[in-house]
Amino acid sequence: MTTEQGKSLKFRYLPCLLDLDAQKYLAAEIGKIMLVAPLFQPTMPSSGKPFSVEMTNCGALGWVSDKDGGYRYQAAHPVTGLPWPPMPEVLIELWRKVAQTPVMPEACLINLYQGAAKMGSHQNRDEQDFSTPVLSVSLGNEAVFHVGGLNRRDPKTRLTLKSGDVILLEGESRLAFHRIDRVRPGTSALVPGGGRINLTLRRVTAPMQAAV
Ligand code: MD3
Repeated sequence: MTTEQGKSLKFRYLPCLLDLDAQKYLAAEIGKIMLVAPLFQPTMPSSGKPFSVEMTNCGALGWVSDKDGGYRYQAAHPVTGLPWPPMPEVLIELWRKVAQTPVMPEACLINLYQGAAKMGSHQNRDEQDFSTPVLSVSLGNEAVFHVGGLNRRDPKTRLTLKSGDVILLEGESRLAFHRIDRVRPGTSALVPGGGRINLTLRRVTAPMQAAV
């Protein structure tokens, strides 16, 4: 993919990286997290309009949004006030294998898409660090994903994300506009009650720079 400036927006797409057993194990770990850190419905800054996607997090920091505070990361669940549960070891292992950086992720945002839930076009830019990649894992029903460039109006490429697919957003693609327009019901039995879960592992704070 190329922008007007001709910079390529390459991301690493690893279809079916997780086999069915790995998907089941990970889905069960996420189910346990949801018992401690229940799903919440984020709302848009200023308008207060609720997202159609329900969310929770694991890791030291979690992404939240509401009318008063806007988009941000915080160490506590917005409803329970408790710290987020730790990231499951399997996710840390996946990060080590795929991200290939000594920098560790601090947040894992868990998005649950049920029914007509979708996510509008946006960039992930609430972090202090854009140099570390973002790792995305899809579980459950398939979704139609659109990814463009660094400008909202750049043309988008369409991709169907399936259960077990992993994407690494590195370099220029780290700040690409993207959206999920629809989830295809009945395309996977992995998520209880149907639906789709997407995990994104993110570095939030600036990693330490070595003195030279
Ligand atoms: C960016 N999540 O959490 S996966 C988000 O499926 C988000 O729930 C979507 O958008 C979801 O912010 C998409 C993340 C993703 C995947 C591929 C990309 C973001 C990307 C490729 C380029 C740029």
